[in-house]
Amino acid sequence: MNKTTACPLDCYDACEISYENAKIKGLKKGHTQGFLCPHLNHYTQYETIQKPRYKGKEISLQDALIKLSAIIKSTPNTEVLHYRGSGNFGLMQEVSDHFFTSIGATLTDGSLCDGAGEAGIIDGRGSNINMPLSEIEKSEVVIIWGRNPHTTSSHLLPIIKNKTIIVIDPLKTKIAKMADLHIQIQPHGDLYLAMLMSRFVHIDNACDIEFLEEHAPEYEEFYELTQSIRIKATLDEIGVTLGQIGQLLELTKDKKVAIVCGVGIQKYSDGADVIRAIDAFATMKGLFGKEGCGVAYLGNSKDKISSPFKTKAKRVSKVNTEFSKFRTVFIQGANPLSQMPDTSRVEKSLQSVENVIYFGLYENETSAIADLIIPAKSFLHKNDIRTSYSHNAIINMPYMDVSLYGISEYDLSAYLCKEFVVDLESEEFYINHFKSFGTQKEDGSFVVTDRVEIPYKNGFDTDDSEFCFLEEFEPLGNSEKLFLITPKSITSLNSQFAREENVYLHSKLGFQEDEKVVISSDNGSICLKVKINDDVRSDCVLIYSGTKGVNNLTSSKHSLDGKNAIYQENKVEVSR
Ligand SMILES: Nc1nc2c(c(=O)[nH]1)N[C@H]1C(S)=C(S)[C@@H](COP(=O)(O)OP(=O)(O)OC[C@H]3O[C@@H](n4cnc5c(=O)[nH]c(N)nc54)[C@H](O)[C@@H]3O)O[C@H]1N2
Ligand SMILES: Nc1nc2c(c(=O)[nH]1)N[C@H]1C(S)=C(S)[C@@H](COP(=O)(O)OP(=O)(O)OC[C@H]3O[C@@H](n4cnc5c(=O)[nH]c(N)nc54)[C@H](O)[C@@H]3O)O[C@H]1N2
Ligand code: SF4
Ligand SMILES: [Mo]
Repeated sequence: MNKTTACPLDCYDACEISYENAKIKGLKKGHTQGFLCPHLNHYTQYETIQKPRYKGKEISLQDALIKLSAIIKSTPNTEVLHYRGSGNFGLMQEVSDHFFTSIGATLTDGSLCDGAGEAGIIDGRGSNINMPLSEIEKSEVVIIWGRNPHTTSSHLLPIIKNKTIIVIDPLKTKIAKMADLHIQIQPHGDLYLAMLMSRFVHIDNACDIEFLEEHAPEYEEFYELTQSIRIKATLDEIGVTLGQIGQLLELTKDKKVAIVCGVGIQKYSDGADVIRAIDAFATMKGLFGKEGCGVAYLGNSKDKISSPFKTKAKRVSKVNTEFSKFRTVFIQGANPLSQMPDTSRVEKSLQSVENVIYFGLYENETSAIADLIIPAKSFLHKNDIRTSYSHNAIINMPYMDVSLYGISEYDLSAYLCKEFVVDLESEEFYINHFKSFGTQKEDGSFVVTDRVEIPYKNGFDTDDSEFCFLEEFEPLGNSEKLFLITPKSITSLNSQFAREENVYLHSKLGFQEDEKVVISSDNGSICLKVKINDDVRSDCVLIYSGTKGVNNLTSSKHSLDGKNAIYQENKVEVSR
């Protein structure tokens, strides 16, 4: 029996694990370093769906597949939607795209996660090549910019232990409390802070002129743009002091600096510009193409890997999918009724769909309204392989153990392909296809071939190889209402596992511990129990992602660039 595999979850770390005697443990070697987070430590305790159901009645797996095939056959192909989320990050999840593409169904594009930031990175650098963990390890100073590593990327912590740490976050997170400098910025203030940082680097004569002349010759025009920001008024508004900017520049002077960004900073309409402004600061300091320097974000986990599946389909956005335009909606590895923005819109839109099919591991808001429910097999019970968006490993995920329940994505797709006479290779063929993108290192582990350790060593990937600076930006907005922030919870992975139930508020707002309050936005409202927490800014309302009902408050508008959801751009009020 196989003994090692990888955690399948949508997480920066992509941990390698061992599985023996039905016990999951973190692999000692490599970046996992023998420890796992609560999700995997308690993974086998979470109850999965075991029996398929149709219209509330339990049926056999065979009957569920027959029903599935009959539903799809009775629907015109143009009225079938395949909506796939990121509940499992294995590369074989995509095999169902192959089937649905082949029959002419519609798939999705856009992003609930990182799309705006990625667009901004591509606008500036010409590509999104991530700074891997192995390079962050070589830095001297780490700026954690809107990332919460104790919750979302804990394997970063041992790597940055003895470094100078600067945190830019509206929350006093655990890493903020340990940092040499914490700038507790107002949400959505980052673009202005980054621009002002660039301006002061220039004023201090601390720009890397040699680098700029060669790779970003338009830096003087960008400096001029930064001069359009009113310093005092802006800093007062975003809650940052001149002293803090001075300290940040002092701590980073002549040092190897890694800027480690999260996704919270870009879930705004101008999210692309936010990350691009941070990239511009890194460029002014000449942080690209050098060992131990750079900007880490959520990279493209499929960089340098081509898909063996047919995926060229008609697509609709994941952010505001109009489900009601389809007669049959097949939902895989996702919980749109909780995780998409504007829940009441999603609810209404799904209500008029004749056949909602849910293919997943757990019961949730979406399984509760589905007509046909097909349980998936967990990663321990199927063959897969995965890559990561924060490091370059490619990790085999072979079948570990028997399970009497559920079906794998491959087996379900193979059944449908046979029914609809669609060509499909063997499971082994596809796994080997993905494996062929790996190269073995001396320590026996595999990395994706041709991925670089130090991105942009030979210049940027834009047409003229030069960094493309922002030329305009959205003005700073203000409003009397409170900012809603919805970062990740330590006990859940989005809506999987133990979900949060409270709203976290600063004591200054005058509410009592455990009292029930109504939080409302232009979109809707939600009633939650208060937890007083002075780590939250007093102009913010903190509700963790995965909390039931949080997306009643969010709008399904897109970011201006990158087709991303803008969860953070929703002002709210709290009342008794
Ligand atoms: N435990 C756990 N781990 C997870 C997940 C989970 O649900 N739970 N989800 C996974 C997924 S899908 C993703 S995409 C990643 C995301 O992981 P992260 O990138 O860490 O994202 P978030 O937790 O959304 O936000 C990180 C920090 O950004 C701050 N922030 C919010 N708005 C702003 C802002 O405007 N400016 C600044 N400077 N900071 C801001 C928040 O306060 C928070 O501390 O985590 C993955 N890992
Ligand atoms: N308000 C707010 N909303 C957010 C966010 C936010 O920051 N704020 N974050 C957004 C982000 S970053 C993301 S990535 C999305 C995530 O949103 P989703 O992709 O919808 O993720 P989950 O809520 O984790 O739901 C995943 C489902 O996948 C199923 N699943 C797990 N493993 C498997 C498997 O092996 N096979 C199959 N078939 N199914 C499986 C489980 O049943 C689980 O319910 O949420 C977004 N929603
Ligand atoms: S830290 Fe991330 S990759 Fe590692 S076990 Fe937890 S969820 Fe999985
Ligand atoms: Mo995400």
